[in-house]
Amino acid sequence: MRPAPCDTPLPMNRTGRVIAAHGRQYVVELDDAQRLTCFPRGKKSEIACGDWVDIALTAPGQGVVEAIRPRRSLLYRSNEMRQKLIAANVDLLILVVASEPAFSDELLTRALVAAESEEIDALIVLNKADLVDRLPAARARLGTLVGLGYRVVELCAREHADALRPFLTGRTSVLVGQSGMGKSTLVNALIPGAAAATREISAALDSGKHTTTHACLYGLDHETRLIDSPGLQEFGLRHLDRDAVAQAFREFRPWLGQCRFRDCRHDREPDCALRAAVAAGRVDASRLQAYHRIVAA
Ligand SMILES: Nc1nc2c(ncn2[C@@H]2O[C@H](COP(=O)(O)OP(=O)(O)OP(=O)(O)O)[C@@H](O)[C@H]2O)c(=O)[nH]1
Ligand SMILES: [Mg+2]
Ligand SMILES: [Zn+2]
Repeated sequence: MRPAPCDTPLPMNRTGRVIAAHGRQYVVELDDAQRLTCFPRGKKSEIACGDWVDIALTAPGQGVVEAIRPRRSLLYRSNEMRQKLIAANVDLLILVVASEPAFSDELLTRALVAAESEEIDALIVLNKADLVDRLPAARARLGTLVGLGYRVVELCAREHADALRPFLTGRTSVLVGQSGMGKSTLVNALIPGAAAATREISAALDSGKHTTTHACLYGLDHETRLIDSPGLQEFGLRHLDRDAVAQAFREFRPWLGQCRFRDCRHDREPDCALRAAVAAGRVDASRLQAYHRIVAA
């Protein structure tokens, strides 16, 4: 039998990367730099900025996301209600804090746990180094994390962010942090022409507290990508079980599995290796407390 003649061309399938995610609408960039506005097929969308997706072209400049390609990493947070995707296929999490306004240690710790659990490399940026009065206090608050081997880059994004460039090359990085820390200012410092909206602009538009409203991926060069994300107030980790959280505290690892009870909660159990390590000064007590807060929430 001869195939039936076909008047309507079959939709052409292409692969691209999600460079912006706002609600259920995505901007997907194809290999040839063409950009499409895309919607997910079906109601539920679990697509993140940074995802590689298969697209069916539906109209000029438009498409439907048919499938999400397997991810090498997914950074997300979750509460009892739902999970919130931050970015996919990232190699480096850049936690942006500033000398002013004061940053949350809890948020920082939780974001690092999320990165460790996905085996995403992490780096802390201490921005607004020009506010010298506030700098020593901010540095001091990062002391514990520095002691654990987390790297801190100090810079003033309003001037330039060149100190960050060596960490970015050839990878996809995501900027995460509270609102007002200077993430979008960093994007503009690194990528001329990015024109990421910063607080100055949102003040003019009176658009409220968070300036960046959705995740957006920018290119430094063909291999180097940087994702800006909206400011966070909390970082829920409901998706991680106790063991996963404990593993994500990198200095706990030598002690895990050494407690008397295999299901030790590192709380009041006798012969807890982790509490013994705290008592011996080998693990910081504040980190064990942070662990308990995370598993309790
Ligand atoms: N003094 C000083 N101010 C800075 C620096 N970097 C950014 N800022 C200011 O900090 C404010 C917030 O900057 P944004 O880049 O909008 O912050 P953000 O982290 O992107 O905020 P959200 O998008 O709301 O999450 C703006 O007024 C910036 O000009 C810096 O290095 N020094
Ligand atoms: Mg921003
Ligand atoms: Zn224990």
